[in-house]
Amino acid sequence: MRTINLKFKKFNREILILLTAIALAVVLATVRGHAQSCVGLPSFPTSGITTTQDRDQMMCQQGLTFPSLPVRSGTAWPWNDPTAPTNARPSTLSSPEGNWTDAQGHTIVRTAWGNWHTYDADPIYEPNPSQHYNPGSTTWPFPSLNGGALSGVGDYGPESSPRYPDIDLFKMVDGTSVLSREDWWIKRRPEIFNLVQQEFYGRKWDPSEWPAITWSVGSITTGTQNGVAYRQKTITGTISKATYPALRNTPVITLQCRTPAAKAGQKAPVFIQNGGSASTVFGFTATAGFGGCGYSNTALQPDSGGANLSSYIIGLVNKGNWRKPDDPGALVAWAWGISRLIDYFASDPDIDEDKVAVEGHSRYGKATLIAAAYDDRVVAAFPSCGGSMGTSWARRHYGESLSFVSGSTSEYHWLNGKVMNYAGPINPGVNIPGKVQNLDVDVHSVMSLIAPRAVMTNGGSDTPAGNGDAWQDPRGMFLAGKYSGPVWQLLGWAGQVIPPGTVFTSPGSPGTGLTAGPAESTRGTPPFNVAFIDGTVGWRRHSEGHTDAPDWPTFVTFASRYLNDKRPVITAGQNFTLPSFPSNVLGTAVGTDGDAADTLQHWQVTGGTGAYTFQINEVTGQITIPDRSKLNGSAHAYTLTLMVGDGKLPSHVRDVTINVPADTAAPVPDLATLPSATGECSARITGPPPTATDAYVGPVTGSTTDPLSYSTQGEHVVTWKYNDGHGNVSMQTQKVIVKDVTAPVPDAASLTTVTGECSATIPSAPRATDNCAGSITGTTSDPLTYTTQGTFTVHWTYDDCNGNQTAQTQTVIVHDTTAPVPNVSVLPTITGECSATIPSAPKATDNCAGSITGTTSDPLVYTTQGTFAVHWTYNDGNGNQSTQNQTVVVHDTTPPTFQGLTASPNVLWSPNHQMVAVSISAVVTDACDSAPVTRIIGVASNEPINGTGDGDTAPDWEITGNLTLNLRAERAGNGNGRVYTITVESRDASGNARIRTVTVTVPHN
Ligand SMILES: [Ca+2]
Ligand SMILES: [Ca+2]
Ligand SMILES: [Ca+2]
Ligand SMILES: [Ca+2]
Repeated sequence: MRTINLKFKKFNREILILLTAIALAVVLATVRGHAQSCVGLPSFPTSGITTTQDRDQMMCQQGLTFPSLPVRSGTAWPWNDPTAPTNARPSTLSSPEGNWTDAQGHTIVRTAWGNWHTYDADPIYEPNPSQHYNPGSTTWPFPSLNGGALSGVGDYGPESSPRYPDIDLFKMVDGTSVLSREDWWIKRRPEIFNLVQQEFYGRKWDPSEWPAITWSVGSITTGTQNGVAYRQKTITGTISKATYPALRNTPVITLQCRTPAAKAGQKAPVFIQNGGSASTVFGFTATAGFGGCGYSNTALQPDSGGANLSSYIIGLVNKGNWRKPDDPGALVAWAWGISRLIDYFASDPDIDEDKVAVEGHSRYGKATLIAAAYDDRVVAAFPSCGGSMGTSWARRHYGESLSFVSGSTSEYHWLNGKVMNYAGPINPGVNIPGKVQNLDVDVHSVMSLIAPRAVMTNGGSDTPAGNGDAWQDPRGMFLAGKYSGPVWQLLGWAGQVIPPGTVFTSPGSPGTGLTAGPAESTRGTPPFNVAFIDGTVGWRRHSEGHTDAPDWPTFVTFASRYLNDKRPVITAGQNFTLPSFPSNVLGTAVGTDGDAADTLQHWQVTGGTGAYTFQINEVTGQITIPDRSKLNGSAHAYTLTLMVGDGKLPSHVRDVTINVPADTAAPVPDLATLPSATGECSARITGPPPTATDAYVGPVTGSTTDPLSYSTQGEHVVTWKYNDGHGNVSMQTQKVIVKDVTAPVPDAASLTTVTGECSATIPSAPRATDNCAGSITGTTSDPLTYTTQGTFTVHWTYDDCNGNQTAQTQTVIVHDTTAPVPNVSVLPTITGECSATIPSAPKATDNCAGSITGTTSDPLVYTTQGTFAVHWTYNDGNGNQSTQNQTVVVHDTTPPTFQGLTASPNVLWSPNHQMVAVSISAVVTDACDSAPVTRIIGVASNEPINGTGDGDTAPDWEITGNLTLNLRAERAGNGNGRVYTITVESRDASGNARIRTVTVTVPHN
């Protein structure tokens, strides 16, 4: 309570200063608000520098200016300031530049950065505008209904809507996610810590900047408190000014401690209270067996700005200069003092430097938070009611704000200067959003730096109304634990544990009665006066106002769990050696714990050169190397910084050594022989590359610059290389065999027989199809044309040129089936009288043989009369013959020819009537008949046989032979003589007869 009163006293003092300035300004410019001045500030601060000057100098360094704000005047909203909350008025109507209030009695401020703050956000109490402040009235028209000034506006914090973008503790600024504890320890936590230093509190001094400290312990007094005998001593750290002798004020670290007398000479856990006294703290810790210490932090660095910020410890480190924007403020300076005390405790026989709990309330709650965040030796922290820039949510419009703190001459010194860049609205004259939206961190970020150590937050109520704890934002302080808790969970500890079904508080009732309270926005906090300390992030909300006292017993109980724990210890000097692959186990880290009931758990890697290369099983402590590719092959001694828990405290981190011998062996192929890749027309190596195993890096995948695919016949060799990445390369070959063993397949199962009568020619070569060569034309050494009769076989060969041949035969048949055709359809008949001769053989024409002469076995010459048939045959020599007959006729038609025909005697003389023998002589020739028959065929007389004068004797002739006859020698006396005409016929054998006559006369005288 003392702290809050002090704070508000200072706050009001600032307002009075402001009023004085405003009173002057109003005369000059009605719209001019407060503005800092960069004029006249010395280059080196002096003892006369005021808080305003120092704050302004920090703003000037950064080019920051407060906005010109309208003066607030009038009797009704908007009071000459359009951003003024509707349901608000000056607490003192005649002093509109002072604090304002609302129907709930809340404190309302407009910060120098131009935005308004109060502590109320729940929309359900937002009254009708007509029920807002009654102009000129000092009463509120409907006090039972009127909400706070910012009711309905929204708080913009977590879980509200609208709200500022969430800051994910598990997402790096560059967007990558935190996936492991290593990521947290090695990447994200340092990033957060850096941002916390940069954006909020200032950098952690480097040990090189520390002044020398001389420790001394005052005389020990004794007493009894709460029935516990104690020993009290004061520890003083005298700080050397040697690095800056001109320092105006010498800082000193002073700690007054009471430790249980029964534990004299034993190192006892202690609670340190920022700004408190040993008696206060021991009053809470005595019966629990712990020491209690009060830390006079303001002797190290006063709780004020101005000239003090260039003096004391901050001034000493800065050698009297102005702070730079990233230099720490008082909170970090105070925390630094606690860290140095812990340094000292190592040599104090009564205090266990390993069991330090820190507490502080209000602004010292902020300091406590930072002490734990900046120094991991703080085992348990209780930043009580830390409020704005402490444990409440910065990016939530509720109660005291970053803008207020960073601009207030009574508070700016807590923080660094850079935080001013996040003050005020983003858009001038528009209250929300504020520049806090641009922050990369919030209070959960600060809290997360404590994980997995114990931290407890708390909050109170607005008791008394308007001056209670609402200004510190209890729900925001609850949310700090809620939203940082997942970091504990990541590391293996329980974060904030609020059992399911826990009924949260409702917003306070409106009005000014005893039950009234600020609306904390929806969802409130866990219920009042219940300790939620099952997790490692504790929470308790008390029903009282701005005080830490009600929660101290809970904190002691909470912290006891950790202070009484014998911390797990990782055994020193552990060495591991990388085994040959495939073993990935290097060994098991071991540790000890002095508590019989405790088991080591949550082994984790927090750093070391071997982080991300080696990992540790969180349960067993077994160290493995999941991926040897991260090794570089040279001999290495890695460190692996380990932490282990026992369910309560984390161990101190300790490095183990991991020896990795140099990689000198080449990978050994996994297969002694790589299977050949085969194919007939082409072949390729398919599938994943071959692998080898390296004793160092494990699996190695082969690589090659050779083609994997081949389409030419033959055996190709692919050379694989296995490179362990460390200069050791082995090689292995793999064959790719392209061998065509498939012969061409004829396109036709059987080839068409080619035929012809006289000749046959295969018109075109047959084809085949080959698996590789495609269409192939057959070849043969056989003739393609045949002109002789017969059946021939042509032997075709299909050759794929890859050594495969297919044979196929084709039959060619030359077969003359056509007989010769006689040239003339009917042969001429050959005739002759005595003989006939066929002058020449007839001819025929053959389709193959051409002109063919007929042959016959018959005679060609005929000499005998008759008709003869000559049978001609035409033979084409191919088994075909035709026949034709020819007629030969020998037919004598010429009668014999008389060459001479005489009768002898041809005169009969004496006509004596006697018969006279006459012979006929005939010379006859006949062409054919050599002996034609010649004979007398008649005799005639030119006189009658018995006529006058002849004697009348008959017959006058007698034919006695063919050529003989008797003729009567007689004649008619009165005639001239008788003439016998003898007709002689000569007849040849063919019956041809010729008749000639010959006469024999019987002359008349
Ligand atoms: Ca233990
Ligand atoms: Ca190797
Ligand atoms: Ca083939
Ligand atoms: Ca023929």
